[in-house]
Amino acid sequence: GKKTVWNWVSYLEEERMPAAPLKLFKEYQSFPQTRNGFKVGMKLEGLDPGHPSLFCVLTIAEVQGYRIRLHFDGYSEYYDFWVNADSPDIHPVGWCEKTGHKLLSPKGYKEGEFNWVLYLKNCKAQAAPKNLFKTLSTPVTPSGFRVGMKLEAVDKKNPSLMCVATVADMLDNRLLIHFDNWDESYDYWCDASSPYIRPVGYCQETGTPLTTPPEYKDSKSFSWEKYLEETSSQAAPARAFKLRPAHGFQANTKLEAVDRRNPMLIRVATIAEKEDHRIKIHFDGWDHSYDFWVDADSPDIHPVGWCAKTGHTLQLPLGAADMMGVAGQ
Ligand code: MLY
Repeated sequence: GKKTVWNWVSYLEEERMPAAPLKLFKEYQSFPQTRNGFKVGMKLEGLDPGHPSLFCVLTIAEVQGYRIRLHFDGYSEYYDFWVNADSPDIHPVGWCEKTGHKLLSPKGYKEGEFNWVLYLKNCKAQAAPKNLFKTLSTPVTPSGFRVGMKLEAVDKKNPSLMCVATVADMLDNRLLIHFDNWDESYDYWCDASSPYIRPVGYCQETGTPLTTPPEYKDSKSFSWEKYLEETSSQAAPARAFKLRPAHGFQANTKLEAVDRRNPMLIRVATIAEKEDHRIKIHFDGWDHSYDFWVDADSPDIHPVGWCAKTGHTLQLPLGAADMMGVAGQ
């Protein structure tokens, strides 16, 4: 019988739309230079995407192409999540100890009781070899940011809010943004060029409302000068902020994108709309009600051909088989 052979070139012709140009993609979104060497069962340390200030004991549960599914040791599979093999959020065993970060033990282990050597022995498991992890290619340049410095930042879970925030941690060229007197679930990592962070005083200058820490009932009584003094902290210097230019992606160009509702899947997609720093992803053949915005620097968008090149299944547009006049899968 006939098989559906996906051909991006003829699909783009039929759709009369170009692929999003390769040069617009960041290195980590584009075609990888190395193979994904991770294997199911290997253990490592990584960021909890739900609590980005926490590093956890993780096991590789699945490998697909250049992506891996990570499982929190001792916890439900429900929390499993996918990352690319070159994710900056995963590290070899022992990394937390070396860099002075707290490692959350697997469920059932008391804090301080956990020991990697014994644990690996007990689990008869292998630590993921160091050489499989991405090492930073760009040199770490002094940024002017220091841990503890204050700034104004967008709460990405409530994107209409510009809030009082602190640099809670720094790793390589990245900053962990924490919202003062809120729990860590709102934290996120970004770099100095992020459009989500601004120097102290930005809101006042631009007439944007500033969301003050929760104990400031009347945000009008908030003064940065007083607050910095009360918290014995410094404002991050304005020169440290290096707002990146708008991305170059255009609407009505095609790409491959991770399905946010089922992140094991990568689908044929179209850029439906754009803003300076975000693009709206539409999945071909699906209703526009499923469209969603992603940051243009998201590791979950890829150029046309990425799945084929990396050995990942690509979810074809609904009805692709009919459109192409070939028998369905
Ligand atoms: N409606 C939410 C808003 C929380 C905002 C937290 N930001 C400022 C870190 C709530 O009250 O829970």
